[in-house]
Amino acid sequence: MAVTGSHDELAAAASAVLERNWMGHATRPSPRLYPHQWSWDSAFMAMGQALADPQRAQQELRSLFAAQWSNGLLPHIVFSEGPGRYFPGADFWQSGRCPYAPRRPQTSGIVQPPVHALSAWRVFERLPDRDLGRAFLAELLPQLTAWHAYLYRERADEHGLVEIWHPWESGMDNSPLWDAALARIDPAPEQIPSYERIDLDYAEVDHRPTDREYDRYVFLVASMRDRAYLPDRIRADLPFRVQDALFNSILVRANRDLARIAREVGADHRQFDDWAAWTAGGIEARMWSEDEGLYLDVDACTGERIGIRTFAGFTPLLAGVPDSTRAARLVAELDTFAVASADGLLVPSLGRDDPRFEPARYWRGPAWPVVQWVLQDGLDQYGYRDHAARLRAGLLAVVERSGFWEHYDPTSGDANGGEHFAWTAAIVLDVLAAGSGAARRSGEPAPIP
Ligand code: 2M8
Repeated sequence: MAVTGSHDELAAAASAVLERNWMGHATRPSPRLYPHQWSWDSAFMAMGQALADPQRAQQELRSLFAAQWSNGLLPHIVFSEGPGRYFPGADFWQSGRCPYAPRRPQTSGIVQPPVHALSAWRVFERLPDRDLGRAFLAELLPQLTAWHAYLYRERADEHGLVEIWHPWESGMDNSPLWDAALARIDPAPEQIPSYERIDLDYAEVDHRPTDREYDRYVFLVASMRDRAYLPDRIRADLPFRVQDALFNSILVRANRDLARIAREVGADHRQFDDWAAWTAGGIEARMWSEDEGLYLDVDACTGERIGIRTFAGFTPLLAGVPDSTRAARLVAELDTFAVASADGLLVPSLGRDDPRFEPARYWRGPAWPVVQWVLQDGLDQYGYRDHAARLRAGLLAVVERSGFWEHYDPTSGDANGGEHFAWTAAIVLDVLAAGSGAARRSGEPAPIP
């Protein structure tokens, strides 16, 4: 579906995609490919939904946090009862093996990037009634606090960097960032549970991860399931542990927004300021690469940095982590990393000069709306307003041309992956509001060092 005409029409089409994916309590990412609630998708959906339907925006986040585990883990999938097919489903995850998991709803046993405090703050900014908005923030504050406390208690190292235990936790599932770590995992065939890939019924095989990658995804889930999803047992010997720049940058920004939330409701904000400063310091000390001019992930199993240039290397901008000198270097690198056209800028998920670059295969090259969003927000904060505007324009151009898809070929603008994609629609709504100035209605920009 192409969307042509004014931004009003684009906003109406985006709202229709959110409506189509509304399940009555939350929004699924896509009607066929992803028929349940996903954690970071929902956080973005709430931001966009707040412009169209503030009640639903709040319900979206409430539904997600209703599935939070008693140890604070916020699951990456909350399974719905509907007829949708997805692998791995609730019967594979068996979250009930963990004493911390709720009986209902059933969930996965891993997490996704902690974008939820950003979302709660943005929803609050958009709620018409300030007092009701404050009550909403006060309701979420303990849940958000428990979520961040889980990450720091179970996942942080001495530098304040938290680690992910599965490529799916990064949100960038088949990024080449994980190739070396996954290559070290070599399960015997009998260690890989038998499974059927349902994703290939709903998306092109060339747009998805390979079977070899899926074998390792499934093996890692089974390994965590065998450990009853108990964090200390997982951390003791899981062969996949990575400190990711995107995940940690989002966490810094989320702590800053959590501090704002606490101040808004008159609660103590110092813990969130401390967490933000700790992790920001870790990103600077451990991830910055002077040679590459961007930030690199760290393989926590080996202590080595992962020398692959992905969009994640620019994302500390979102959190106000780099000083102005490093920010300028990042922007100079971004100028060659991004694809420029008359329409604007599209940021590939992997550098185009990397031999593994594939412009239509998921997180190995395509441009993603969420990536455009994260980077335009960071660039705006640092005063690179023209770059930020060109990122927004690049996104709006491909959506206007092709409609609301999962990802886009950064070299041709062609749309790929899942269709009627809800976070694409929500991000478009947010970006349109940012363009009109509504996004910054009441929030001051984050402090830049
Ligand atoms: C993709 O991940 C799921 C697993 O979580 C999948 O491929 O089945 C990723 O793009 C992830 O970032 C996203 O949240 C999810 C739903 O849109 O799909």
